[in-house]
Amino acid sequence: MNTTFKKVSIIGVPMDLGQKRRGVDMGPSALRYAGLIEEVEEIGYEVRDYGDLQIDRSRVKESVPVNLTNLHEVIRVSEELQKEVEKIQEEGSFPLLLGGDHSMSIGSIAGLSKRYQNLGVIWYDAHADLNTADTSPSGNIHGMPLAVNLGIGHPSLTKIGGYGPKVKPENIVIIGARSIDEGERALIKEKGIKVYTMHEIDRLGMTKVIEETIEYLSERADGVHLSLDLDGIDPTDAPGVGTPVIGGVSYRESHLALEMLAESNLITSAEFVEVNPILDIKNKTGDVAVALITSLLGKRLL
Ligand code: 4U7
Ligand code: MN
Ligand code: MN
Ligand code: MN
Repeated sequence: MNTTFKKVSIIGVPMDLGQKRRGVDMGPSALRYAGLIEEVEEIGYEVRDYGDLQIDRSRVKESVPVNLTNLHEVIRVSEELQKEVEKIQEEGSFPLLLGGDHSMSIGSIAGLSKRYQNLGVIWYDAHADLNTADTSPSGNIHGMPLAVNLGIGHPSLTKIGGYGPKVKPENIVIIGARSIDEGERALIKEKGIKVYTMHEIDRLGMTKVIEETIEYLSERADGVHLSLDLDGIDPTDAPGVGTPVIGGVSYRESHLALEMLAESNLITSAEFVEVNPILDIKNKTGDVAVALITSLLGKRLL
């Protein structure tokens, strides 16, 4: 992360309406239970934990446009998260957001990109999250946030915060992708989005992938948000996720990636999403997430 930050401010987003499996709403608790606050304080930061946003599950029966499950509550939470993120930035704190499903990135990035006109985004994920209601095989909004942030999708989502697009296609780097839908593939090609699939990670190694990512984003971005979906990591190391995909990045490689990002001084905010404790084994995924967060925040062995 950027070493000018002395404070870290945390918000939990127990959002599970962007997909259909239960349990991902407990992600923020799992990370706190794994010792997140204490570990971040140990590195030397002043930590402010603002607790969790409220999710209103009574709204799941409201009718929505086709293939946009729970749209209205996703919009409401996005708007709230956007405002919270803006407040954290005004405090001069590093925003650290805990998910919750990945639909929360609509709100987090809506807040962040108001401050950074050239926000860079690292999307560490097994998926590209570039679907729209027209291309989504599931209708789940957690598969759409990156498209929404590019200004592509339902206007009620792309216009959150009263503006859009939030991110330029050339400011995005996707790392770890291995499950890409037809419409997503077309969008990647059309927009020229930089993607390191598992194939490139295997060929180049994580060191080269992160070196290139740092060089690429430092040339164009005025701030960089890390959006880390725990399903980017292989399910043997991170089993507690709703949409696991075999053949992912190992814990060690991810650890290295985040240490290198810490050294780069580039990262200005981060979110760790899709932790599902119900599907986990003894909070292993929560522990992995906390270890990765502390690497990103500069924890070193010696
Ligand atoms: B996650 C999927 F079809 N692409 O859109 C979809 F494979 O935030 C999965 O990355 C999306 O976990 C996964 O439903 C969203 C599917
Ligand atoms: Mn994913
Ligand atoms: Mn995702
Ligand atoms: Mn997932």
